[in-house]
Amino acid sequence: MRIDIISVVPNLLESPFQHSILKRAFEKDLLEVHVVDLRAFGLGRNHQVDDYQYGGGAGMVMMIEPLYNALEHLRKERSYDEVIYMTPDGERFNQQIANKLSLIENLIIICGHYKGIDDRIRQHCVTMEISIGDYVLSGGELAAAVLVDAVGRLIPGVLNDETSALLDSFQDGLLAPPVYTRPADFQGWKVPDILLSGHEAKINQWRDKEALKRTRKRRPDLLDE
Ligand code: 6GU
Repeated sequence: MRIDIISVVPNLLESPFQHSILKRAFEKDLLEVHVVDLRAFGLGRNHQVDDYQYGGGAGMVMMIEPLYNALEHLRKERSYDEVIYMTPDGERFNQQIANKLSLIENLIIICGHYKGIDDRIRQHCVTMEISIGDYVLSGGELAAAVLVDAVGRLIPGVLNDETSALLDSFQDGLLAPPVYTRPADFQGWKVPDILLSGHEAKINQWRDKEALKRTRKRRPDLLDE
Protein backbone atom coordinates (compact mmCIF):
# COMPACT_ATOMS: atom_id res chain seq x y z
CA MET A 1 0.00 0.00 0.00
CA ARG A 2 1.14 3.51 -0.79
CA ILE A 3 -0.14 6.52 1.16
CA ASP A 4 0.57 10.13 0.12
CA ILE A 5 -0.21 12.74 2.75
CA ILE A 6 -0.65 16.37 1.62
CA SER A 7 0.24 18.75 4.44
CA VAL A 8 1.39 22.29 5.19
CA VAL A 9 3.37 21.03 8.20
CA PRO A 10 5.17 17.95 6.84
CA ASN A 11 7.53 17.97 9.84
CA LEU A 12 4.66 16.88 12.07
CA LEU A 13 4.53 13.58 10.18
CA GLU A 14 8.22 12.74 10.27
CA SER A 15 8.53 10.47 13.29
CA PRO A 16 5.21 8.72 14.00
CA PHE A 17 5.77 5.92 11.50
CA GLN A 18 9.35 5.07 12.32
CA HIS A 19 8.64 2.73 15.19
CA SER A 20 7.28 -0.65 16.12
CA ILE A 21 4.75 -2.33 13.87
CA LEU A 22 4.62 0.36 11.18
CA LYS A 23 8.40 0.28 10.92
CA ARG A 24 8.10 -3.41 10.20
CA ALA A 25 5.51 -2.70 7.51
CA PHE A 26 8.02 -0.41 5.79
CA GLU A 27 10.85 -2.91 6.13
CA LYS A 28 8.69 -5.64 4.60
CA ASP A 29 7.79 -3.28 1.72
CA LEU A 30 4.12 -3.60 2.56
CA LEU A 31 3.63 0.11 3.23
CA GLU A 32 5.09 3.34 1.86
CA VAL A 33 4.16 6.74 3.28
CA HIS A 34 5.14 9.89 1.41
CA VAL A 35 4.52 13.35 2.77
CA VAL A 36 3.86 16.03 0.16
CA ASP A 37 4.66 19.60 1.26
CA LEU A 38 1.70 21.67 0.05
CA ARG A 39 3.89 24.79 0.23
CA ALA A 40 5.78 23.49 -2.82
CA PHE A 41 2.54 24.04 -4.77
CA GLY A 42 1.82 27.44 -3.21
CA LEU A 43 1.12 30.50 -5.34
CA GLY A 44 3.51 33.35 -6.07
CA ARG A 45 6.74 34.36 -4.46
CA ASN A 46 5.48 33.53 -0.97
CA HIS A 47 4.12 30.14 -1.97
CA GLN A 48 0.74 31.18 -0.64
CA VAL A 49 -1.57 28.31 0.33
CA ASP A 50 -4.40 30.08 2.18
CA ASP A 51 -6.55 33.19 1.76
CA TYR A 52 -9.46 35.12 3.30
CA GLN A 53 -12.86 33.54 2.90
CA TYR A 54 -15.50 34.88 0.53
CA GLY A 55 -18.40 36.44 2.36
CA GLY A 56 -16.14 37.63 5.17
CA GLY A 57 -15.49 36.14 8.56
CA ALA A 58 -12.46 35.31 10.66
CA GLY A 59 -10.02 32.58 9.66
CA MET A 60 -8.21 31.62 6.50
CA VAL A 61 -9.24 28.98 4.00
CA MET A 62 -6.85 26.68 2.13
CA MET A 63 -6.88 27.70 -1.52
CA ILE A 64 -8.02 25.47 -4.35
CA GLU A 65 -5.04 25.74 -6.76
CA PRO A 66 -2.22 24.48 -4.51
CA LEU A 67 -4.36 21.53 -3.40
CA TYR A 68 -5.53 20.74 -6.92
CA ASN A 69 -2.00 20.96 -8.32
CA ALA A 70 -0.64 18.71 -5.57
CA LEU A 71 -3.39 16.16 -6.34
CA GLU A 72 -2.67 16.32 -10.07
CA HIS A 73 1.04 15.94 -9.44
CA LEU A 74 0.31 12.65 -7.62
CA ARG A 75 -2.43 11.41 -9.95
CA LYS A 76 -0.16 11.87 -12.94
CA GLU A 77 2.08 9.11 -11.54
CA ARG A 78 -0.53 6.52 -10.56
CA SER A 79 -4.23 6.13 -9.96
CA TYR A 80 -5.59 6.38 -6.43
CA ASP A 81 -8.41 4.37 -4.88
CA GLU A 82 -9.47 7.06 -2.41
CA VAL A 83 -8.76 10.71 -1.66
CA ILE A 84 -9.46 11.20 2.04
CA TYR A 85 -9.92 14.61 3.64
CA MET A 86 -9.26 14.64 7.39
CA THR A 87 -11.88 16.92 8.95
CA PRO A 88 -13.81 17.10 12.24
CA ASP A 89 -17.09 17.12 10.27
CA GLY A 90 -16.25 13.89 8.43
CA GLU A 91 -17.49 10.35 9.05
CA ARG A 92 -16.32 9.06 12.44
CA PHE A 93 -13.33 6.73 12.02
CA ASN A 94 -13.61 3.21 13.41
CA GLN A 95 -12.12 -0.29 13.10
CA GLN A 96 -14.50 -1.22 10.31
CA ILE A 97 -13.32 1.67 8.13
CA ALA A 98 -9.70 0.79 9.00
CA ASN A 99 -10.28 -2.80 7.88
CA LYS A 100 -11.71 -1.65 4.56
CA LEU A 101 -8.93 0.85 3.89
CA SER A 102 -6.23 -1.73 4.68
CA LEU A 103 -7.06 -3.56 1.44
CA ILE A 104 -6.52 -0.51 -0.77
CA GLU A 105 -3.50 -0.02 -3.04
CA ASN A 106 -3.00 3.76 -3.30
CA LEU A 107 -4.37 6.38 -0.95
CA ILE A 108 -4.15 10.18 -0.74
CA ILE A 109 -4.81 11.96 2.56
CA ILE A 110 -5.37 15.73 2.67
CA CYS A 111 -4.70 17.43 6.00
CA GLY A 112 -6.72 20.60 6.57
CA HIS A 113 -5.72 23.67 8.55
CA TYR A 114 -7.23 27.02 9.52
CA LYS A 115 -10.94 27.09 8.68
CA GLY A 116 -10.57 24.17 6.31
CA ILE A 117 -10.17 23.78 2.56
CA ASP A 118 -12.07 25.42 -0.30
CA ASP A 119 -15.27 23.38 -0.52
CA ARG A 120 -14.87 22.77 -4.26
CA ILE A 121 -11.99 20.39 -3.51
CA ARG A 122 -14.36 18.47 -1.24
CA GLN A 123 -17.08 18.43 -3.91
CA HIS A 124 -14.93 17.44 -6.87
CA CYS A 125 -11.77 15.66 -5.68
CA VAL A 126 -12.35 14.12 -2.23
CA THR A 127 -13.92 10.64 -2.07
CA MET A 128 -14.06 10.18 1.74
CA GLU A 129 -14.12 12.60 4.67
CA ILE A 130 -12.96 11.24 7.99
CA SER A 131 -12.95 12.55 11.56
CA ILE A 132 -11.18 10.72 14.40
CA GLY A 133 -13.58 11.92 17.08
CA ASP A 134 -15.75 14.70 18.42
CA TYR A 135 -13.10 17.27 19.32
CA VAL A 136 -11.17 19.77 17.25
CA LEU A 137 -7.47 19.43 16.44
CA SER A 138 -5.49 22.35 15.09
CA GLY A 139 -4.75 20.44 11.90
CA GLY A 140 -5.43 17.13 10.20
CA GLU A 141 -1.87 15.77 10.58
CA LEU A 142 -2.25 14.03 13.94
CA ALA A 143 -5.57 12.60 12.76
CA ALA A 144 -3.86 11.35 9.58
CA ALA A 145 -1.16 9.72 11.71
CA VAL A 146 -3.87 7.93 13.70
CA LEU A 147 -5.50 6.69 10.50
CA VAL A 148 -2.20 5.51 8.97
CA ASP A 149 -1.28 3.64 12.16
CA ALA A 150 -4.68 1.95 12.48
CA VAL A 151 -4.76 1.02 8.78
CA GLY A 152 -1.06 0.15 8.36
CA ARG A 153 -1.05 -2.55 11.02
CA LEU A 154 -3.99 -4.26 9.28
CA ILE A 155 -2.30 -4.57 5.89
CA PRO A 156 -2.11 -8.31 5.17
CA GLY A 157 1.33 -9.58 6.20
CA VAL A 158 2.23 -6.76 8.61
CA LEU A 159 1.16 -8.53 11.77
CA ASN A 160 2.29 -12.05 12.62
CA ASP A 161 0.54 -14.67 14.79
CA GLU A 162 1.82 -13.03 17.92
CA THR A 163 0.50 -9.59 17.09
CA SER A 164 -2.57 -10.80 15.23
CA ALA A 165 -5.33 -8.24 14.91
CA LEU A 166 -8.04 -10.86 15.23
CA LEU A 167 -8.25 -10.48 18.99
CA ASP A 168 -7.94 -6.68 19.12
CA SER A 169 -10.60 -4.64 20.81
CA PHE A 170 -13.40 -3.76 18.35
CA GLN A 171 -12.34 -6.38 15.81
CA ASP A 172 -15.27 -8.62 16.76
CA GLY A 173 -17.41 -5.75 18.01
CA LEU A 174 -16.26 -6.25 21.61
CA LEU A 175 -13.54 -4.81 23.81
CA ALA A 176 -10.56 -7.13 24.40
CA PRO A 177 -10.41 -9.15 27.65
CA PRO A 178 -7.85 -8.38 30.38
CA VAL A 179 -4.30 -9.74 29.95
CA TYR A 180 -1.59 -10.71 32.46
CA THR A 181 2.05 -11.73 32.46
CA ARG A 182 4.61 -12.88 35.07
CA PRO A 183 4.70 -12.94 38.03
CA ALA A 184 1.53 -14.87 38.81
CA ASP A 185 1.47 -13.29 42.29
CA PHE A 186 2.70 -9.76 42.84
CA GLN A 187 2.43 -8.75 46.50
CA GLY A 188 -0.74 -10.78 46.77
CA TRP A 189 -2.26 -9.40 43.52
CA LYS A 190 -3.02 -12.64 41.76
CA VAL A 191 -3.56 -13.62 38.15
CA PRO A 192 -6.91 -15.43 37.67
CA ASP A 193 -6.35 -19.18 38.28
CA ILE A 194 -8.02 -20.19 35.04
CA LEU A 195 -5.21 -18.59 33.00
CA LEU A 196 -2.65 -20.82 34.75
CA SER A 197 -4.72 -24.00 34.28
CA GLY A 198 -3.46 -24.86 30.78
CA HIS A 199 -7.04 -25.70 29.83
CA GLU A 200 -7.34 -23.94 26.46
CA ALA A 201 -11.07 -24.33 25.89
CA LYS A 202 -11.88 -23.06 29.36
CA ILE A 203 -9.45 -20.18 28.97
CA ASN A 204 -11.11 -19.13 25.72
CA GLN A 205 -14.49 -19.36 27.39
CA TRP A 206 -13.25 -17.16 30.23
CA ARG A 207 -11.83 -14.61 27.77
CA ASP A 208 -15.10 -14.43 25.84
CA LYS A 209 -16.99 -13.91 29.07
CA GLU A 210 -14.60 -11.18 30.28
CA ALA A 211 -14.71 -9.40 26.91
CA LEU A 212 -18.48 -9.34 27.08
CA LYS A 213 -18.46 -8.19 30.71
CA ARG A 214 -16.02 -5.40 29.95
CA THR A 215 -17.97 -4.28 26.90
CA ARG A 216 -21.27 -4.26 28.79
CA LYS A 217 -19.73 -2.15 31.54
CA ARG A 218 -17.66 0.31 29.48
CA ARG A 219 -19.22 0.44 26.03
CA PRO A 220 -22.79 -0.86 26.12
CA ASP A 221 -23.37 1.06 22.86
CA LEU A 222 -21.25 -1.58 21.06
CA LEU A 223 -23.69 -4.29 22.08
CA ASP A 224 -26.64 -2.42 20.59
CA GLU A 225 -25.05 -2.37 17.13
CL1 6GU B 1 -9.63 14.61 10.99
N1 6GU B 1 -9.11 17.03 11.82
C1 6GU B 1 -9.15 18.01 12.72
N2 6GU B 1 -8.59 19.19 12.46
N3 6GU B 1 -9.72 17.89 13.91
C2 6GU B 1 -10.26 16.71 14.17
C3 6GU B 1 -10.26 15.63 13.27
C4 6GU B 1 -9.66 15.84 12.08
N4 6GU B 1 -10.89 14.60 13.83
C5 6GU B 1 -11.27 15.01 15.03
N5 6GU B 1 -10.89 16.26 15.24
